[in-house]
Formats: sequence, C-alpha cells, structure tokens
Amino acid sequence: MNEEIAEIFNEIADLLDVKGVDFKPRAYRKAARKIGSMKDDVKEYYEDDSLKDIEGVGDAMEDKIEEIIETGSLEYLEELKEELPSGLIDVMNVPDIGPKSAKKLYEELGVEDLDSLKEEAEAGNIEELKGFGKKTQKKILQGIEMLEEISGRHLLNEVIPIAEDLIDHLGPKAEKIEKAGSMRRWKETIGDVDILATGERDELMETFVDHEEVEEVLVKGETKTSVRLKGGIQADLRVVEAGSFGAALQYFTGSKEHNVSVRQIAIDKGYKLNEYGLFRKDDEEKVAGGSEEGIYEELDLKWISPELREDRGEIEAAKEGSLPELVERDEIKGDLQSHSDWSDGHNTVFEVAEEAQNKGYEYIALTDHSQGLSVAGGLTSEDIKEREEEIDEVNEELDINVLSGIEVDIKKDGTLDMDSETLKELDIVLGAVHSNFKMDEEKQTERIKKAFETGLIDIFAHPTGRKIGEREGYEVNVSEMIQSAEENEVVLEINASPKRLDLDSLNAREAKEEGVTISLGTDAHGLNHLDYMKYGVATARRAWLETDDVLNTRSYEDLMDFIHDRGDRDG
Ligand code: DGT
Ligand code: CA
Ligand code: CA
Ligand code: ZN
Repeated sequence: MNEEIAEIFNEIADLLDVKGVDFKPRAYRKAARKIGSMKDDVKEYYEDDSLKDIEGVGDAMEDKIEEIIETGSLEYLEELKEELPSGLIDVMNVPDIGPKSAKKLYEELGVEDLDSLKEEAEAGNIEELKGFGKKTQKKILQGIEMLEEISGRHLLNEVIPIAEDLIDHLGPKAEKIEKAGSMRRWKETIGDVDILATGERDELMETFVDHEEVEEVLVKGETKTSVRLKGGIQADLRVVEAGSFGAALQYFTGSKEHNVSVRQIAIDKGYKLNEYGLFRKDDEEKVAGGSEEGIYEELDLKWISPELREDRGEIEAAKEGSLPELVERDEIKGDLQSHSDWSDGHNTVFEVAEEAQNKGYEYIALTDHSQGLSVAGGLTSEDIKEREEEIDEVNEELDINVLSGIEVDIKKDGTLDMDSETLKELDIVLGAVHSNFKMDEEKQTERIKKAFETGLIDIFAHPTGRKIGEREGYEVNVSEMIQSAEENEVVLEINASPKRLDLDSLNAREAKEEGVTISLGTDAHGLNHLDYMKYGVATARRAWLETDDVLNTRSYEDLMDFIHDRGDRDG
C-alpha cells in the first residue's frame, strides 16, 4: 500500500508542476518519499486513526490517503488527469524532461504522449525550441528507447514480494510449488510472474484467483490460469503432473537461450526434451521428468543454479564440473551502504543499526552523503565528528558493529568532497559520482580513475550511475574502470537497490575475472530498504560470484583488516 500511495502522490506532484502550481508539488513529493520508505504499513496508521503522525501528512493528505485505502483510487488525481493529456506523465518519465519542459513541449508542439514526442524529435522539431537544442533532442530519443525497453516490465521489488505472497497463499494446497521464469532466474526486470505447482488442479486454480491481489482473471484454462494483479503485473499459474514437475520447471525457468542449448545436448545424446520430460528417441521411454536434477544428470550435466541459466558458458561449466559455488544470502554478514537522518535517510543511527542487528548482521556501514550533495543534506567534517558521538553510543548500546562511513562525492575533477584527514579517520569510505553525468566517456573515466588513485576510497558505489527505466548511467569505459580498481585495490559495489543493481551482472562478472572484490550495499534510506540485500545477492550470483569474491561475507575483523591493508588510513 505504501508504494501505491507514494506513486499516486508523485503523479499528482508531476501534474501540478505541469499546471504551474507552486509549493504543493513539493509537499506531495515529500510525503511520497516518507510514505514510500516507511517500514510500517500506512494501513496501520489508518486503522489507528493516526495518519497525521506521518511526517508531511496534513488534513488534505489524510483525506486522500483514506480515500485511496478505502476505494483503491483517488478522484482528485482523476480530475487532474482530465485537465491534461494523460500521456504527459509518460513524457515526464523521459530523462531530461521535467514538468517545465513537458509543459513547453505540450504548448508549443502539441506533444501529449510518447508517440508524439518521438515524432517531433525524429522530425527535428525539438531542437528548434528555445532552451532545447540538438543534444537534448538526441538525449530525448535515447530516453524514449530506454523506456520502450522497460515498457511492460517491472522492477524486482514490485514483483517478488507479491509473488512470494501468492506462493505462500497457494503453498498449503500444493504438493510442490516453485517460482519459474525470469523471477526464478532473478533477472533484473520481470515481464510476468510464472508459478508452477503440482496438486489438485481445480482447488489450486480457485485458490489462486481468490487472492486479494488478483484484479482480473485473464485466462482460465486446463493447465494454466493467468491473472492480472493490482499494479498491472500478469501472473501465470501452471499445474502439472508430479512426474513432469522437474521437466516443466526446467522448461518454464528458461531462459529460452539456455533451453535451446540444453535441448541440443539432449538431441545429440539421442533424447527428446520437452516440458513433460526427457524421452529416449527410439522407444519414447521417459527417462527423467520428476525432478530437474534428474534431467540434468541424465544429460551428464551438473544441476545449474537458475541465476546462471542465460547461456553464458554455464552449460560448458556444468559439463566440465567447473560451475562456481555461488555466494549465498546467509553468508552476508553486513550491509555496506546505508543512510541515516544525518543526511537524506529517514531513520536515526540507532534505528538503522537496530534493524540491521535484527537481520542478524555483524556490522552495518553508515555511509551518509558528503556536503557536495546538498540536496541530500550532505555532511561536513564537523558533522562527521558529531555523528561519531552518536555512533559511539549506539555501538555501546547494541551488539552490532556500526561503521562510521561516508559516501563521498567525487567532484568533476576527480578530487574528493572532503579533506583527506577526515576521510582517513573514518572506518570506511565509499566514493560516488552524483553530478556532471554528461561528461564524455574519456573525461568521465579519467575523473573516476583519478579518484581511485587518491587511495582514499575503499568502495566505489553504484559504479555506472544507471537507474533502471529512469536514466542511463554516465558514459564510462567500464573495462578501464575495472582495471584501475584492480590496480588501486578499490572494491566495486553491486548496489542492491532494485532500481540500480549497479554494477549489473555482466560488469560484475568482468570485475571478478579481473580480480576485483565486490561489495554489496542496499543504499537504504529507510528501514524497509535493508531488505533489498536479496536483490544484490541475486545479482552477484548472476555474475558468477563466490563467497570470497564478496567483501561482506567476511567477518567484522577480516573486513577491518581488509580495509586497513588496502588503504592509507589512521584509524
Ligand atoms: P519475462 O517474463 O519476459 O521476464 O521472461 P521469462 O523468461 O519469464 O519468459 P516467459 O514468461 O515468456 O516464459 C517463461 C519461460 O518459458 C521462459 O524463460 C522459457 C520458457 N519458454 C517460453 N516460451 C518458450 C519458447 O518459445 N521456447 C522455449 N525454448 N522456451 C520457452
Ligand atoms: Ca515470466
Ligand atoms: Ca509467462
Ligand atoms: Zn549514491
């Protein structure tokens, strides 16, 4: 419910911006940020009649939240939408187009949706507009392309919790039940949810369509039921015979490319492989099908973790017995990127640390922003000293080790946004690029390498700066960056936030191959974000990473040793 409300409030803010309304948009965005990152469900506040206890929620917003909870929609938003073309929201989703430019494009060129935006850009009409230019027009076209790529796809955090809930709901009725498809492979975006089960067919299908998240039943067939969930996600449930469960799971897990290669191996060995089983070609005898392991085994392959099934060398490795022993979620001993209310996080140091302790972690790094990022309330070295006192207290009070860290801005010229003395006294230093995204590739790469060469950065955070479906990263030569990380013993991050997953699995795999250590950080700005670790682990697994490749599988002592050995620091 929280994310739904946050989304509606953000939409309202965008539309009010286009209309040229002052102040209100900011209030809606602020409330959206707060609600979107709260750990407690807004519904609990609603039930306690305490919605106004939420920061930024006044009378008007209280009414709106109540309406959304009670009716599932909001009249006010519908009215705003009617005053303006609804496609303008999509137009504002294009990077480089904010409410102001959307308004201008609408008024001067009649742009009212992505299609008309694309037409105008392709016709070269946008560069003629005052304040736009050729470069912006090109960026807009690239942005549209990126949106087309993600259109109809969903981020992991939009899908996984709902799908897991559906599976829990079905579980008691099923003999066996598993995720399949891209979700089981933990691909970074999900087209639709695939669930596979064995058991009493009618009962399973009934239970499925009964779930409270189901909005519409699309297909109710013999073996497959498809529904549309609230939020527009499609989910398929397939019920199969127990003797075919493994074959079906193998088939519907994909990827298609992996399956094509596995099927070829089956053919070469004189078999036929389909979603019902593995059959001998000559007499049609079924030799495997109940379990996935059985199928791979019969093909002389080791069982392959779903995260690897992208036809990127995993089949050869399974043949040779050289598959990696992938890092596991329960090996992660701490979170190496988080923010408190000292910068733009929503929680106190104590709250973040306590939640991390509840997760069973040995340590958590508090990595608030440095002052250069003023929108995020970044810290000066004075602030750092004050925060240190608070961290010391929390370390006394709790059993978890709270690392005093920073996410220091790398400035345009590659120097750091904090004096080296302060940086050397911190427990851990993350460096990051948050500005000047538009530098050309060579300059951007130089900037980053120069920052690495200071020796002051332990971890380079979200190394390419991309946000899935929102913006492409800055232009950087990733291979050169990895080389420089290796030479300067800089750890590269897989940022576990589902919107980032940066490095992505291909880049992280290259980093591993070049001998670079990877760290996982959720970049939490609210307590619920600490749950994102599972998406980081999944990306690490998709990158073929093993326990030793990942910095935060180390104990607290080993982590501190690692940081001291690599760096030039005092503490
Ligand atoms: P998605 O939903 O776009 O994120 O990606 P998937 O991989 O979940 O794809 P989906 O839902 O269309 O199908 C689930 C799996 O079923 C897919 O990974 C492989 C298998 N599959 C579907 N259609 C075909 C096909 O035409 N050929 C083969 N070999 N496999 C298929
Ligand atoms: Ca799917
Ligand atoms: Ca599907
Ligand atoms: Zn950052």
